[in-house]
Amino acid sequence: MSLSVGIVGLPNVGKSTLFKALTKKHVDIANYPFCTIDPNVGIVKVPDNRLQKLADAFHSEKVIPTIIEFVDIAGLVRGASKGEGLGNKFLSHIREVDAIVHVVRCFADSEVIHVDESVDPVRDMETIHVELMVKDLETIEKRLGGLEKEARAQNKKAVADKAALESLQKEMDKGVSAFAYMEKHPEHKESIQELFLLSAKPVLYLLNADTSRDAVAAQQYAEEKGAPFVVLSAKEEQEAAGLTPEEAAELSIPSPRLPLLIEECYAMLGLITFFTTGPDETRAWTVQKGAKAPEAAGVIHSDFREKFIRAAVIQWKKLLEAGSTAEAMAKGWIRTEGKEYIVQDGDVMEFKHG
Ligand SMILES: Nc1nc2c(ncn2[C@@H]2O[C@H](COP(=O)(O)OP(=O)(O)OP(=O)(O)O)[C@@H](O)[C@H]2O)c(=O)[nH]1
Ligand SMILES: [Mg+2]
Repeated sequence: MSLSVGIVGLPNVGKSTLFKALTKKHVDIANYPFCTIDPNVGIVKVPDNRLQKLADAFHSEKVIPTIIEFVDIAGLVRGASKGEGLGNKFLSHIREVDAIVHVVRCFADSEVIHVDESVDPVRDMETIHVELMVKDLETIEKRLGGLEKEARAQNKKAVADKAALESLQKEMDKGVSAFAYMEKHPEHKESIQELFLLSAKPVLYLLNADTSRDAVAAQQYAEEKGAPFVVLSAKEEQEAAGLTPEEAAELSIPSPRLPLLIEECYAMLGLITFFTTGPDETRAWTVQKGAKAPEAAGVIHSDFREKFIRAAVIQWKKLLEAGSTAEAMAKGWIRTEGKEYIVQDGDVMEFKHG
C-alpha cells in the first residue's frame, strides 16, 4: 500500500524545491510562475529509528523502510476553480492524492517573483483554501441536482445523501472545509466521501521561511484551523540534502527538518507501522490505523489475507528487551492473536497462514 501526498500552493513558492529536497530527483526549479506543469512523482522513505535498532539486534542483512509518494503539482492561482491558469487540469491532479502539503511562501527574498506582487502568507493560504472550496461547492451543487428526483421518489439513500450534502453546503459557505465538517459529523462521512472533494483531504501547512520570524502569522492561522504545520526553508533543505551531516555542520546549516515533515505526513494519512524481522531482513510495513491482523498479513502478500490463521505479536521494545525471539518466547511475551486483533503501531508480527 502506498499513499500519496500532493505538494500544492501558489506558483513560485518553492514547491519543486521542496520536492527535490525530499526525493533528490532532478526537477526544474526556476524563479518564474508555472515552471512546473506536469506533476513530478517521487518516492520517499519514511524515517523510523526503531527499524535500525531491530535490524541491529537481529543482524539482518537487509533493512527496508516504508515509503510514501510525493507529487509536485503545478501552482494554483486565484480563479483556478473557474479555469484560470489551467486551473481545472491542475485541480484534477489534486483530486488524485490522499493528502495535501500546502506550501506557503513566508520568505521575503525580493528577487523571487510573487504572483500577487507582495509577500502575505495568510492571504495566500486563504486564496488556495477558497479555490478548493469553490470547486467543491460546484461539485456539491451538481450532485444535489442529480439527487433531486431520487429523493422525491423517497429513495432512502438519496434522501440521506441530500440531507448530508445540504448541511455540508451550509457550513462550507461559512468557510468550513469538508475535512473539518466530517470530523464534526462522522454520520455524514459516507455520503460526502463519494464525491472525492478537494477540501475533504487532510492538509499540512509547510511554512517556507528563511527565518522562523517570517512564519509567525501563518503559524497562527494554521493553529486557529487546528491544522498541522512545519516551518522550514525549502531552499536550505534542498542545499543541505546533498551534503553529509559534517559538511552541513561546517556551513552551519541547521539540522534538517524534512524527517519531521515526512513523519507528520505519515501521521496525517492515518498510517501506522508494523515490523517483520529476522536474519534476512528487517522490514517496516504500513497499514491504516485500526486495521485488523488479516489486513496486515495481506500487505505482505495478498494471499495471506484470505489464508490468515493467526499472528504472533510483540511490541518492538519488548522484543529488544528480550534480546531474541527465543528469549521472548520463553518469557511468554509473544502473544497469539486472531482475526479480530487490531494492529498497534510498533508491533513486530509473524503470520501463520494456510
Ligand atoms: N529565499 C528563498 N527562496 C526560495 C525558497 N524556496 C524556493 N525559493 C526560490 O523560489 C523560486 C521558485 O522555486 P520553485 O521550487 O521552482 O517554485 P514552485 O512553487 O515549484 O513554482 P511553480 O512550479 O512555478 O509553481 C526559485 O528561485 C527558488 O530558488 C526559500 O526557502 N527561500
Ligand atoms: Mg514547480
